[in-house]
Amino acid sequence: MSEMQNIQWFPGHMTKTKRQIQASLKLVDAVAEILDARIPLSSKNPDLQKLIQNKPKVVLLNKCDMANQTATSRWIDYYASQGITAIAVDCKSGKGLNKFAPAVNNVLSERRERLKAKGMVNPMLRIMIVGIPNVGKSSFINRVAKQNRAKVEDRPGVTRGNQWYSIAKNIEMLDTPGVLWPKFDDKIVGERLAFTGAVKDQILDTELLAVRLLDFLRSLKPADFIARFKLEDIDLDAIDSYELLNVIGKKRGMLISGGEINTERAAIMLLDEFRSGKLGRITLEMPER
Ligand SMILES: Nc1nc2c(ncn2[C@@H]2O[C@H](COP(=O)(O)OP(=O)(O)O)[C@@H](O)[C@H]2O)c(=O)[nH]1
Ligand SMILES: [Mg+2]
Repeated sequence: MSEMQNIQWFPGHMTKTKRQIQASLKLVDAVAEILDARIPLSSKNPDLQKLIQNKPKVVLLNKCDMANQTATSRWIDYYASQGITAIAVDCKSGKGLNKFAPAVNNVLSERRERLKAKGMVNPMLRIMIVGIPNVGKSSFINRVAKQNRAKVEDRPGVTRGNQWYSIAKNIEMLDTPGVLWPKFDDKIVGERLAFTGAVKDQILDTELLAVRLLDFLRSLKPADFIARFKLEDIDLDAIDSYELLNVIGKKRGMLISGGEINTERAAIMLLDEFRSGKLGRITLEMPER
């Protein structure tokens, strides 16, 4: 569990965070926005574009090991159609990280050309990581740092205290990510962040959350989910999600005295198994066509 899981955003905190990010943005030429590949919409910060303005951006669809591969490809195509470079990464195994430096090079090529035209030969260009809590910023930075040369220490002209990692020839990455808030005033967004474990479930009723997750699972019908709970004989369109939670609890023998099903325990188990990827690779949000 990340310490960031406990972040509570309040107006003063958001203002402070915004100021810190604006200060860091002055030091970089591009931004890498980390999203959760399972919920690319809900894991976005609603104000990022306003903050970074015209700075080139790379989108990292992280935790792609837990997302549906076809869905991730569709997201990458969707971003490409918007003129945005997106890559799928998995900080658990390191998969996809080799595409990071080329993607950064790609989005910075115009800027490099402009500087070259001004007579600057091979200038050092810099990038920073931003994202909401728990999306994998620290995991990404640690991975990339390990795979690349040692940290570049403070340099003249760069604010004291900033550390940089060399990620390619003439490209450095700031070691401290910008932590941004999700669109937390949207109930649907909050729910999806809770499904993935990005926000604490104490703020939401566990059984209700499990039932809402089952709404998705019932319509998506992932094979691993059906096999795991032996639901082959159940017509998922004929029952509601609360009934399905009961079915799952029963299949797992989660009974309380009197033979009643312990739906609370079933809910906790379902959410745990979804979060740990045991129900299969499931994407909950698709690009609009
Ligand atoms: N399965 C999987 N888990 C990941 C991946 N990246 C990060 N995590 C996990 O997600 C949680 C939050 O990651 P962390 O790097 O602390 O997020 P941060 O708050 O954005 O810095 C941790 O438990 C990580 O192990 C990934 O690509 N795949
Ligand atoms: Mg972190």
